[in-house]
Amino acid sequence: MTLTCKTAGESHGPCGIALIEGLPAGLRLDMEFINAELLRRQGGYGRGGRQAIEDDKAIFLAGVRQGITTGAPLVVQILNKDSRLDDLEATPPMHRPRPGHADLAGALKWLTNDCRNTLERASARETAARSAAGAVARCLLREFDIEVFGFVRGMLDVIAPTEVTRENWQEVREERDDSAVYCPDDATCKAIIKHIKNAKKEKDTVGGLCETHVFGCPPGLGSCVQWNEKLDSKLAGAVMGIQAFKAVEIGLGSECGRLKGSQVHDPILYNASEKNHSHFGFTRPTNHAGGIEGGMTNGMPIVVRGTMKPISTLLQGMDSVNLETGKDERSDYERSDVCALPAASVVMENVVGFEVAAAFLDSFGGVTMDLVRASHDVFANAARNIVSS
Ligand code: EPS
Repeated sequence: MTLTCKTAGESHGPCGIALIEGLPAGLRLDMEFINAELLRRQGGYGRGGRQAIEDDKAIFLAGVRQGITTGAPLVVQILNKDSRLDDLEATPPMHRPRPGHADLAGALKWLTNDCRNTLERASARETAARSAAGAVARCLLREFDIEVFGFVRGMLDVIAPTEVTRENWQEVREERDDSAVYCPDDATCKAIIKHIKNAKKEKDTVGGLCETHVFGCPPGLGSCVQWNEKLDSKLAGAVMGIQAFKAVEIGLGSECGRLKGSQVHDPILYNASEKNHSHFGFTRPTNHAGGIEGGMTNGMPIVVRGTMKPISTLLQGMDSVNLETGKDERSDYERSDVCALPAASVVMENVVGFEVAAAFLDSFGGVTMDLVRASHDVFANAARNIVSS
């Protein structure tokens, strides 16, 4: 069964929900890890007032017994403390759509001049449930020493020069965790904070770049057999599905179009003494492909970059139209964040983790963890010996 996730919930409804299907029975969930990811998602410099109210915790309503998956559909709930959807004074109708938000398109789609229903569901509050689902899926990946690591790469004119490798990523993670904006480079971090402060002063908002690396994937996850089974296609869909993301790149990404083949493709090396590694001895001196060739992992780390646009709720407003009167007016302002880029880097890390776990189970599916492990081990033993010497 394919690993899938659906979410439900409004930003100011009672809760957010993720329904996850396709997990094997017998997976121990690391609740501390899952809740730590939810806490990280709530943080990061640039957030507005909402996160001082919320205290996101994963509540498992189905599919888990004594911390271990049962093989049944899993439901995880995150309560909203700022729950006020039925209170018309607290969440009034909204008639002046914000450019960049779902407001206008949703009002037209559902044939109403009140944007409230649209904005409540379109809100990035939904990413709490999606992050919880990703963190659950990463509990499976960690059983196979597959680790996912995400951070903020930059914003506006600043890009962190940090190189992330198989060897140094845990140190880089410590630097990220010491940073108010989840960026491992100190100078970039300071510049980002300055940009966010300026944006706030100017009643404006800022977005930026997030990056996620996945270490320890066996080669062959994903597929070249159908376009929609390609892992890069799934990762792109998952990352573009995060609120406010406008671009996704794998490895060199759009840079590929400006270079020749000999500059883009990563030469293949084989070292039999490394055949017990997750790459089975096949390595590359460069990783321009971002760990994916032909829609499949190639043994190198997966590298995904995502671009988040500036948040579309601007304190200064923007030119818009009142949907009740048809008159030109400034767009509505709802309490919001000046920058949610650090939080978005956590969301991206977890949605990437979810897709990699789904691809892993597509390759090594089984209804129990023991069967998944057995399937993985049969594959690994064969892959280790593919070069006959
Ligand atoms: C959001 C608007 C703000 C953000 C929210 C996303 O919510 P509120 O209007 O309640 O202040 O805080 O993000 C979250 C609540 C969250 O948990 O990430 C929006 O319009 O997308």
